[in-house]
Amino acid sequence: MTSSATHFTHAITRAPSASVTGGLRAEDSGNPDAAQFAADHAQYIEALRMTGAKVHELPALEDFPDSTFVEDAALCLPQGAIVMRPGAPSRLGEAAAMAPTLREFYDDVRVIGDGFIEGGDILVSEREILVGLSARTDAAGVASLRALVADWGWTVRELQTPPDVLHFKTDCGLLDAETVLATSRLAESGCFNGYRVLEVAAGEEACANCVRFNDVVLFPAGHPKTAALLRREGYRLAELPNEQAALIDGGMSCLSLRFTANISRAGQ
Ligand code: CIR
Repeated sequence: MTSSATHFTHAITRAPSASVTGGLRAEDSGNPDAAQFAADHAQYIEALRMTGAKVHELPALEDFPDSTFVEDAALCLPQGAIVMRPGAPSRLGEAAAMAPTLREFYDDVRVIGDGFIEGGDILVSEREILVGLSARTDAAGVASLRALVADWGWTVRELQTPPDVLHFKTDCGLLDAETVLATSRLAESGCFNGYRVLEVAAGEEACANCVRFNDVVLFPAGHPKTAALLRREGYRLAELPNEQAALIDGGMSCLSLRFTANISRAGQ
């Protein structure tokens, strides 16, 4: 079944910069390889196109090593877009850089004014917006988002990203209007009560961050038990390499903004 939370016409991506090798990370397991990162990114874009998405590709921003993770800079909703306020100081400027592109697609673009909030901490379902407080997202940022989306009819539910986890969506992804894939540590918090929850296999926590785009789930390769579970449940997967992005704590959702463009601008 199609849903406004999983079915879109467009995606925005940004090419990884050569400086991506210096991307932020919680633990250092070595720098990503810029050329391999770019090859993986191209494969990701191709997978988006295979779902039917029109992909708007932005050029690399060398001054912002993490700027290929466009999800953190904005939130795209059916009614309009919100420019985020990233809590990582080195990423704050990415949001302003994204704003002109959002204005190409949306008449109504609003800007977070207070606090900090990154798109990776936000899960949008059909009925609500869930936001996890984290080292990057604070209560003032959530309050600012709540005020900005209230007249669009959205309820914002404030939750807690698990300790030592970068973003709320590091640990979950929406599979369809009613179903969330989550790590057990997040599922056990009860934050998805009212949804159907599928838990990732033990040891495969890194695949919770997946993206449903139209009829396909973009899924990081190398998580066979969870992949088999999702296939048994009837989901179609595009398994994509994620080793390079994982070195700097990135995953499937971070690499795109997903939305349905206003019909009159849909040619863009
Ligand atoms: C960061 O630490 O900000 C980047 N290295 C990774 C951002 C991943 N973004 C996301 O999960 N939405």
